[in-house]
Amino acid sequence: MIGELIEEAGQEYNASQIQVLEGLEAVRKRPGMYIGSTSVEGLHHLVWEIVDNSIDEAMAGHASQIQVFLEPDDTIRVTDNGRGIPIDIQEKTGRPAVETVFTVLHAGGKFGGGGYKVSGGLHGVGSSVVNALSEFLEVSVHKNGTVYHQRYERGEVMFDLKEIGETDLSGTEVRFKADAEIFKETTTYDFNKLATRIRELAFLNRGLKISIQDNRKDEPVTLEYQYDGGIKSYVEYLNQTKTVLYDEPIYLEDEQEGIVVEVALQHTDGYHMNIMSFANNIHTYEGGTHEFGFKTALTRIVNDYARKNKFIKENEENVSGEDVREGLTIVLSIKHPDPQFEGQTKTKLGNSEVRTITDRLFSLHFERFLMENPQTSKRIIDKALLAAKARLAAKRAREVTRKKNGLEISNLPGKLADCASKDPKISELFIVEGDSAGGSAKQGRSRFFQAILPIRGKILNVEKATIDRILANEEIRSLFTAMGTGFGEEFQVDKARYHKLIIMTDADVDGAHIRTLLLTLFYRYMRPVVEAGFVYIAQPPLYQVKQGKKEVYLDSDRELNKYLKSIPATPKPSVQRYKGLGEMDAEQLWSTTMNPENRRLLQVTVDDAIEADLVFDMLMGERVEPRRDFIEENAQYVTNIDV
Ligand code: TTJ
Repeated sequence: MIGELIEEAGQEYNASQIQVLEGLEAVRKRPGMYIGSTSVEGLHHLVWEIVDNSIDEAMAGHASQIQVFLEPDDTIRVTDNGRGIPIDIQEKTGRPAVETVFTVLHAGGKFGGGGYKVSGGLHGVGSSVVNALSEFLEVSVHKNGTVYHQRYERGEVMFDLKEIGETDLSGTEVRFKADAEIFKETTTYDFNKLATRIRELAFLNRGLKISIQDNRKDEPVTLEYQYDGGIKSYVEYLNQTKTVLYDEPIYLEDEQEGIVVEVALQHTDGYHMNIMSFANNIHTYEGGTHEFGFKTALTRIVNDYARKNKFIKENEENVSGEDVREGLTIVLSIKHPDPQFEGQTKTKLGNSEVRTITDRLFSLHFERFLMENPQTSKRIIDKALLAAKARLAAKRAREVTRKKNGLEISNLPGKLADCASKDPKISELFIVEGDSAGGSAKQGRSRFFQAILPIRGKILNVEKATIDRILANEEIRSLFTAMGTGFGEEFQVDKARYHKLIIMTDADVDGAHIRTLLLTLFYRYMRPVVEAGFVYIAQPPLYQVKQGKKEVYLDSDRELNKYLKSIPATPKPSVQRYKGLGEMDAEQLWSTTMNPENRRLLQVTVDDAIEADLVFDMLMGERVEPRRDFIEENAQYVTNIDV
């Protein structure tokens, strides 16, 4: 592939070199074209672009360990113990292959063909894009007993590849620092966000040891993941707070025509389905042929088995796909030599042959599993039959009443302080916890584009409630009415009256609780709004430091201490710690948390919402055991949640 690309770039070394520079210049001119955006999302994209190469090497069976380090100045360092990027001089360019990898646009890491690659999907724009967008990038290759090294700055080669030492190891190390000239918003990485994806990669690549270490604090934090159970462990992890219907997830792995299919699933006593599907480690949020093939097979096999064993009589109807999937947690992962991604966010698998292959392989194994495990089979069928019964009863009830749900905009809730603007693109809805903070927010806001909806007390936990109860809940009704999207089957994201839905809660346990409840609600009942990127979390500061007339707001103990050290001792600064939004007056709330000029909003992704769902169960659920484990494992995230 490298060869082909270099051919395109021109036969002559000089000519190709000119094109190379033009290529990387284009990346710096329009970075969004290559990495989506230069916001915090784009910044993190750089990391995955590099890590994906090591993952590819691991998937090819040549690397077993990957380490990611976050250094104090937000430099990223990634190492693996693979074969090392080739360093030999290529005929066509006269340059070492490794140099080409980092300086030629679209030259992926694929030498010598074969293997599954993450690249080509969501990521896969190539390491050269990361190089172009980095203040500097350094690569060290351990290979043939020698350490080879090269450095680039903003994509430009600083010196020829050189030998800098001897080594017994083999592998690749890349260090880079995102260019602040490009990433104007921020160059600070979110440890949590990186760790979540790294853990996911560990689940998806059975046996791979992958770690992340944050060296930005005085005390480094390291998380290391390795799951010998692979996605089976993932299902166990997702179900750890739930009541499961049988002990072990059902797991299969098989291969056909070079396509590897892996499925793990386990039923819980809950009402929701939770499917996470992946193709070459990319989370296919929009589903696609693998998901479709799996779902069809699951429904068919369950019905066939149920009929054969007289759980469903001849005159009775089949159970539906939704019935079979009720309470089911599924992780589906396929690996394909040439995955095609489609859909709005390029997260829908398109390869048509995958549908039949997934269907066939899953059917084969699942049918055998049901026959060999009659007790588990009975539980699965009973669950589906019960779901079918409930579904039919609910349908009859709907037909009888047929009443409107009353969520029309004409019924806008009295508590809502709406904005003047009717343009959803610029309109914002703040969901504010508590009446006093709601009052300050109403006073402090910019009336033109900011609406305020105060929420009182705990909102209903939608995980544990029926649709009827959800629709009867005052706070939830206000929210859906204000949004204007309708509910359930009638939900329409294009009707959203605001394109920013901002959760503003206190930085304490109750605030975290309400935030997770809201995220769970959005995840379950407003998912398109989350997918559209409309949901945000406001970040009120934790401290205010006053010195004379000067007021400064800070977010953490670390920042506070750093700041206090940096200012003169007199006049004596006064430090206020905000326990809640209610302690801020309207002006403070506006200037620290609501004013677009200096507020910081966290955009919520579907992954965040899934995680919230899990964390929520963990912290608030009935089972104590997982809660303790969770808090121990995640102590560094939950410092301000004193459960
Ligand atoms: C490709 O096939 C021949 C032997 O080397 C294979 C390869 O390129 N392996 C490889 C690349 N392992 N690790 C990388 C890699 C690691 C990082 C951190 C960054 C990049 C761009 C590549």
